[in-house]
Amino acid sequence: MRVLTLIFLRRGEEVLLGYKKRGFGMGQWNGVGGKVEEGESIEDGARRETLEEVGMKIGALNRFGIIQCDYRNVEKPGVIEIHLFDTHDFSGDPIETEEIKPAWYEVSEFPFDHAWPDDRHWVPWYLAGKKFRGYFLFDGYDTITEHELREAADV
Ligand code: 8OG
Repeated sequence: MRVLTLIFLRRGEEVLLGYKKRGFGMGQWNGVGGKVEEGESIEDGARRETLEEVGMKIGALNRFGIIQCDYRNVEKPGVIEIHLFDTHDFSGDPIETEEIKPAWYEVSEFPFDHAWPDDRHWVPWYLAGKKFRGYFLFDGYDTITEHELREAADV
């Protein structure tokens, strides 16, 4: 299964989101992250993507969830597994890159209308301090037809 990372950099009640200027998820806000490469640990993949996408070096990472997104009726159907992390351990400011325009959002103003549709389901669990596993069945990239979310201590 393809493994990806998604990282929320936190500054108090703010979260760093990136507006995706190109590629998969274009036109939406999301945490930073991307595909884990062969021979790379998941955490190292998270660190590399954060540096590539917004120019920031991060320290300790906290994994709070694992979700599987099962895309049907798309050009390349299949399941991806996304490991969800947050961190308060970084310094400096994000920079804009070719792929991402970064911005700090108040968590209470998370832009669900311009984000992946699964975020509405699990971001509130994250903000409530829960650890969880989830499964989302997509019809196209915009519609979720089934989902499951359960608390999981072992993520
Ligand atoms: O390398 P690339 O930019 O294509 O990685 C995609 C990023 O988008 C990666 O951080 C994982 C994230 N992502 C998906 N699908 C979904 C999804 O359905 N929901 C959310 N919230 N993030 C997703 O690839």
